[in-house]
Amino acid sequence: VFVFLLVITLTGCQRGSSKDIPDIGIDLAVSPNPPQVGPVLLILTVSDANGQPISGAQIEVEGNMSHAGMAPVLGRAVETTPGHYEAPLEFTMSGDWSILVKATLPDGRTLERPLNLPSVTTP
Ligand SMILES: [Cu+2]
Repeated sequence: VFVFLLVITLTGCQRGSSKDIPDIGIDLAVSPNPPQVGPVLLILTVSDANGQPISGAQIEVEGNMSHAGMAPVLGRAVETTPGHYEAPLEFTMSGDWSILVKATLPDGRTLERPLNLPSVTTP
């Protein structure tokens, strides 16, 4: 009976629309700031529920705009110091962007977190 319930629980998680893990802190900074069309660097700070940096995560970022007809822009982050990750990305249009952070934590859990990045300007 216990195994049966466990399977049900796991299936329920994967079917959910949100893949986020709210306990995990992800802060986004961008260089240059304010962000501009062209190549930028996203700086992500990842921490656990106690505020401790999470080292060893695998992180990809996907930039999207709210309107239809644009291809997403993709980047892969590298860890620079424990808990700090930098991902290059190239904005192709000015306006409001959303950054989808896709992370695999060192314990194997995965999460997806949308972060708003408004007001990307033309240089
Ligand atoms: Cu656009």
